[in-house]
Amino acid sequence: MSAPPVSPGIQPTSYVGFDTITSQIEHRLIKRGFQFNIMVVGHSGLGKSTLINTLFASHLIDSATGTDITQVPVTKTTEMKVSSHTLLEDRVRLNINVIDTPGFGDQINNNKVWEPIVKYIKEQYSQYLRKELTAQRDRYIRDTRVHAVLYFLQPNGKGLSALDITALKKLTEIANVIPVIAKADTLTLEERAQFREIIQQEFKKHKFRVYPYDTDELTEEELELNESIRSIVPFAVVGSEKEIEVNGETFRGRKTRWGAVNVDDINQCEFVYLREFLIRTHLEDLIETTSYIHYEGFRARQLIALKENASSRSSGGPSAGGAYQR
Ligand SMILES: Nc1nc2c(ncn2[C@@H]2O[C@H](COP(=O)(O)OP(=O)(O)OP(=O)(O)O)[C@@H](O)[C@H]2O)c(=O)[nH]1
Ligand SMILES: [Mg+2]
Repeated sequence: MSAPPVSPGIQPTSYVGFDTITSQIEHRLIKRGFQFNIMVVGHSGLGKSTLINTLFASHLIDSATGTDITQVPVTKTTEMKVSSHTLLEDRVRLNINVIDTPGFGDQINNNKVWEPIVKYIKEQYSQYLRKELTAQRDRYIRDTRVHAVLYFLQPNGKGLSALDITALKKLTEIANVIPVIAKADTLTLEERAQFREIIQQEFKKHKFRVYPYDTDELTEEELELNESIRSIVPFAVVGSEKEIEVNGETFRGRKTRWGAVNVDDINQCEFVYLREFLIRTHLEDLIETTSYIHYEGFRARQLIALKENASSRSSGGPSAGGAYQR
């Protein structure tokens, strides 16, 4: 289907004032605030909890407990935990839900460790759909859908584990997945580059659909930005919650046997690129893609299942049951 030709537009003879619509929309959006939900997933002990704290550090106060999370040392994550945070910058309020998950590899049977994670993501779609389908739906549905999944890869220099492959396959089908090389300070710069190459090849081989996605609507510039991001994915990151002091200079970083790593220095790790990409360039797109691609796919499948269910019941056939389950 081709788009209708764009008319040159009629210039009103006197000022009508509809150019204020952009500020009206802005005003409404600012009043409502923005919601961003991010999840961390991967093998155990890779620094998932630490990186989340590093990502939003210095601003983050856990709104549930009122504690400054940067003052509490990270411990092993044993269950899925959602924490909510509010960041305020200028007039803009950003509510962030961080979904921390237990690492893979601790259970006796690791075959299906990704299952509760996939279930959680689908449950949020399902809840949203239910709210949308009620007769008197709210004007504004609270969004708990997961907008970004940071997937942590072991810095082993070899490649994906069997568990990674299955989990990534499942997750890339239902959400925006952003892979990162964890604990990149344990690899030299050459090792990081080689490892990235291996991972990119494996992603191609398995045909994983990794965020960001290109669409027809993007401008030349946006397509170029996406291309440059894809060339450095997975981001090689280092997390740290502590400030360290080296030669009289304090910074957030880690002391290693070879020296110190400053997490905010782009020459030492790609943490800053990841943060820029998540917050400064793609925040809106992550939210929109979740809604228009992932949720839309889920919604279509559910509605088809509901319809089939209804028609098989009315024709006296066996009930398919299971809508909302898939
Ligand atoms: N070398 C190095 N160590 C890190 C890094 N990030 C975290 N660590 C350390 O790794 C250990 C585990 O960190 P966590 O943040 O608890 O890791 P996790 O992935 O949340 O672990 P689980 O919840 O058990 O899955 C801690 O001792 C951290 O200090 C990193 O970038 N480099
Ligand atoms: Mg953890």
